[in-house]
Amino acid sequence: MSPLSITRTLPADATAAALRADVAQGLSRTPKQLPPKWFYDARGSELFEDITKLPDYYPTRAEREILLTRADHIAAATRARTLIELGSGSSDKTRHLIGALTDLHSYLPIDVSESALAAAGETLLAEHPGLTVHALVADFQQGIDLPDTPGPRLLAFLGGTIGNLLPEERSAFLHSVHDMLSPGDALLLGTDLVKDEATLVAAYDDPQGVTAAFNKNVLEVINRELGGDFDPADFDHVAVWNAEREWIEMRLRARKDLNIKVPGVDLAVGFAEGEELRTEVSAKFRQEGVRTELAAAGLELANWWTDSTDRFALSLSFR
Ligand code: AVJ
Repeated sequence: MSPLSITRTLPADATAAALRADVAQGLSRTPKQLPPKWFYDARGSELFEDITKLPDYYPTRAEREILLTRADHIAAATRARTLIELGSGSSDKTRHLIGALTDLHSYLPIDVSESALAAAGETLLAEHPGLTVHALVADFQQGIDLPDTPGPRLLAFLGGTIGNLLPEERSAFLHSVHDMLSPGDALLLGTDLVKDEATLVAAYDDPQGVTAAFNKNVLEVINRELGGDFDPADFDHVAVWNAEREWIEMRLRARKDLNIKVPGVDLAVGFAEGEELRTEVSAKFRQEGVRTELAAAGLELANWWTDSTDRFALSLSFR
């Protein structure tokens, strides 16, 4: 096998069917909602990369700081020969880890965005010519068939993306992680932490408007894939802190009464002025909550590291 392969584990029409189902159901219910995974077409992935460079969006920098300072510890504790990364995107932070994992044989980046995977795979191979890279275009919520590569395995789920899952989805996800691992394998998990509301809201509502454009991109995806007639300018970007659930919600709020057609799912849907469509939940965590959720899935927390400002945590747990 060539050192870089890209495999679609889902047929392309499964992704299209999932989008249709999510749009048909999510726009028909009250309140309206869509899962955040549909942000990430090529344009959305690019906008997310821009978000990570915004002054107010601290999670990426905080997590990179932790990875840089702890990579050697992670390498020594796991001795991983296979690194699996879910939601790998540009694999940018992962390269610190790859550099530290001296026995690494295979890197398995997994993402819904094929464009991000291809670019990241090429760059990593140029830097680590001995590495085998099996990129998988897959939805980690659907369950993934992994290629047979040597253990021990380290599964990395960075960026705080676990916060984009709802509590029931999170539990199902952690159980499926447990099932993907063997005893002695490890999970490296990035979680954004509960903090003051102003810092959190600023991270999801930047004055440059990049997050607003990212949020509205889901409407462009629906227009392109399903023939929708959304005008993104008819919506305002909204980011609110839900103190009870301890999560940020991104929403799109209709600026006036609207009648939207989405022919790809045979849908006509009305928005009243001010009506909101929830497009993302981004949960924030505390150490005890993470420990408890991991333990419920059969994973034992071994290390908990935070950045120098205590905004973000990286945890290492073992099956
Ligand atoms: C994909 C989890 C890293 O929830 O912070 C960034 C996505 N949404 N700005 C997050 C996101 C709005 C992001 N993660």
